[in-house]
Amino acid sequence: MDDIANIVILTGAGISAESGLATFRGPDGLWEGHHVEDVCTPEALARNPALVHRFYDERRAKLHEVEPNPAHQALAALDAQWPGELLIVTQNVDDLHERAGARRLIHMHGELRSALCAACGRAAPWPDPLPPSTKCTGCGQPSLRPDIVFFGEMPYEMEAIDHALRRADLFVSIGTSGAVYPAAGFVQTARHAGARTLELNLEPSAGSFYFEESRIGPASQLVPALV
Ligand code: BJW
Repeated sequence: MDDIANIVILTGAGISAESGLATFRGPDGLWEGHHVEDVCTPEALARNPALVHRFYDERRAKLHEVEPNPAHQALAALDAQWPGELLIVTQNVDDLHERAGARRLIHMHGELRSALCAACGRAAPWPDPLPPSTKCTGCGQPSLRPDIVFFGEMPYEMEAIDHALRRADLFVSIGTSGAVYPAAGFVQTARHAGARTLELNLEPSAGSFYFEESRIGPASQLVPALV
């Protein structure tokens, strides 16, 4: 590790699985009961806002029942202590990384606890519970939606992520299936920039062969062991 100064860590649903949050594509996956096109696209929101709001309301409510696990805690400790550049990029919309204490964190797919005004673009904490009006406190329009990156929408902070990937000496991917782009392509960007690449997952992901090393097992054990 002596030659490593800059680290980028990508996390997916697998890191929160042992906290009790469902992953997307497993046998008990979140979409078992929902077709993705029914809940995770701008078209679905326009067509059936009640369904989309219910899907995210249920997941937001679930946040009250779960806690960060040893994997979130180990990354937060690394963030606090690492003297070089470090960026945790999470695809997760839960708040378990920040509740564990992580600070250098980007939520590239949005946040359950944030509301986005579709009229003025203002993001604000989700009014909990949501008042029936769904009015934006900025522009007053009844246009609040979950601040979630749906399919076909641009993930957040891509410029900052790309910058960090191009400077990385080590890229670690934790608990993601590698099924969704652009996150699935980060390993290639980091490799081209000369970073070492490591995957930690319960099973080999779709992009396993891009990584120099894969460690198979639960995140709650593999991440503290790595840190
Ligand atoms: C454990 C574990 C334990 C379990 N320990 N591990 C054709 C080809 C290529 C791309 C496209 C294409 N057609 C369309 C696209 C683009 C599209 C895309 O990728 N589609 C694919 C389906 C092919 N992407 C987009 O539209 C994105 N935007 C975009 O591309 O904009 C244009 C652009 C252009 C240029 C540059 C940049 C951008 C937006 C994607 C938005 C994704 N949104 C979702 C839902 C919203 C959030 C939410 O509701 O929560 O985000 S989809 C869903 O998948 C969610 C996740 O963040 C994301 C990734 O899932 P994740 O985290 O990997 O979970 P799982 O369940 O898949 O995997 C869990 C893993 O954990 C498994 O491997 C388990 O083994 C493991 N695991 N327990 C360790 N205890």
